[in-house]
Amino acid sequence: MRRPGRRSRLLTGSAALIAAALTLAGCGSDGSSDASAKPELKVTGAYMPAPSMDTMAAGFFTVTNSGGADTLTSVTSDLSHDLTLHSTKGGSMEEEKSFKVPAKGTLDFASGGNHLMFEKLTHKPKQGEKVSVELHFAKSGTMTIAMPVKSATYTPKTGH
Ligand SMILES: [Cu+2]
Repeated sequence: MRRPGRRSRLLTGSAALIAAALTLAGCGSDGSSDASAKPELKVTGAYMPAPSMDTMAAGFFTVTNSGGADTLTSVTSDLSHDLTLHSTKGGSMEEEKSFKVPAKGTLDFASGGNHLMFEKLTHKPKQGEKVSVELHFAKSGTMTIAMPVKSATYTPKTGH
């Protein structure tokens, strides 16, 4: 065999680059996992535990994203003129300006974690009612969801 020349080393190098590029593309099932890919959002599992007071309520849901990254920038609803995004850190909650929806990932709002915080309620929602909530995303625009009001102690089934 001939000694490996400069040319073959270069080829080896570019083959490695191509392999790396293929690996990156492989992250997305359709190869569209780059930052500019369109987000494909789906909201599931939305609910509001029936509030015990008429001053405050919480809301939960899951955003599943099968496309590129997006950001939940704000939330509005006729139920509240003071609706904010909260996270829970070390048992205490903090207001957040926005939440990232990762590419090919999920953003979870769940009891004990992230939640919507409805204050200054326009009325006290009752079990069985549906609260209309508009989720505003940086790229996907506005998605309106009907958030069903469940019992005060409702916990969603997980792991489906
Ligand atoms: Cu809160």
